[in-house]
Amino acid sequence: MTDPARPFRLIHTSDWHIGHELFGHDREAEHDAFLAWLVEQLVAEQANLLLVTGDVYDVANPPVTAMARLYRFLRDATERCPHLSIVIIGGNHDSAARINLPAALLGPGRVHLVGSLARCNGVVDLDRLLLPLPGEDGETAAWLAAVPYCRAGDVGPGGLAGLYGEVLAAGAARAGTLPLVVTGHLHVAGGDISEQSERRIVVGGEEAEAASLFDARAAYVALGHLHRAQAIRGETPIRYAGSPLPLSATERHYRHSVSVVNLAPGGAEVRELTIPRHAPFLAVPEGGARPLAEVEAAIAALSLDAEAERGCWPFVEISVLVDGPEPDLQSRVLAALEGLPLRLTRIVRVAARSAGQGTAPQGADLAELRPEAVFAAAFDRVHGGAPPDDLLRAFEQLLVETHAEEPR
Ligand SMILES: [Mn+2]
Repeated sequence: MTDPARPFRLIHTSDWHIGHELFGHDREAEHDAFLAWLVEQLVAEQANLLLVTGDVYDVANPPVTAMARLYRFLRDATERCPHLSIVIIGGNHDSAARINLPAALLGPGRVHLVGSLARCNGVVDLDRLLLPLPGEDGETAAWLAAVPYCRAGDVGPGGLAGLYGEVLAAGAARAGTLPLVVTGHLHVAGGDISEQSERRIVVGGEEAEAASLFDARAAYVALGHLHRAQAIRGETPIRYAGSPLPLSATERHYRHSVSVVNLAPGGAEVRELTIPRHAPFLAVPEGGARPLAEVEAAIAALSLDAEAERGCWPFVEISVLVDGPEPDLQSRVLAALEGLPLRLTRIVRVAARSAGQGTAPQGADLAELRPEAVFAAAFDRVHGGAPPDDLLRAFEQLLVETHAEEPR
């Protein structure tokens, strides 16, 4: 039963990166699990709106399988939730034109794809950017300012602050007493970034201050780009929903969630729904790098589900403490992993001895540098100390062969 007095409810999620690969391993099973879970949440929460704040695909030119996955989800979600609206905005990973493309087919229906900032004669087209959102009874219950990721050329002379100022004024005027939701795909100052997978995007030379962009005219500000779910300090609830799954090993400790937002008369109430982790992320050994023999033992001691489907096999990062070049390290690690239901992301070598302090010959003329000396300096920098004799001989042999091949 639906409660007629229930406030407008939206589910905010972001940065799906459909089509993502992690060190060559696809994430299809994880995306399928997330999207199936999301449909169930939309049904259970009786959501009025699903809002996806950009980077829906991982790359500007996503594979057909990724696009099919999104379209299948849109069909499932609209079938299961007859009153649900869905709005997807473009992110910096997305091609604005590709996101926009199906909009012509969809028309003014319940699914809106906003890849780029619509302009008309050079002026922001507020009629296309501001969307009325139907409530339970089909009447407009809230308004959305669907602002996608803006490239430097998109924002106009007033910068982001000018753009959002214009959008907030027009949105508030249109919304009247109804709540206004504003979106963005950008990095605001104070946001917590992950090291490997979010490009630092700055429009207009400096990071935008959330307070300079958004104010209490918006009941809720839904942001995308940062993969960690987080609230940003401001006059009104401002939130990154975060990605549904870790997009790099550095994100493996994030608690991925979607945000359920009730637009109550007294202000927005936000709660998080934790997304189940479909494929675990393991670090072996757990406590950090150990010598190779111990790493091999740690791999052998893992308790793994041999029956699991490949799409839920754990991702594993291996860290080995090395005391020299250890040329057979990779093959020994691969041999230890052979036949196990694991997906290797990378092998990290950690030097046991503190490495040398960059003893590259200083001030030398390039023509005067001896290759052997450069090699020894490079070895010292990486491993510490002098290269062992057999390695030095192998290098000298290489030098001889290289010189022999040079044209005279
Ligand atoms: Mn992004």
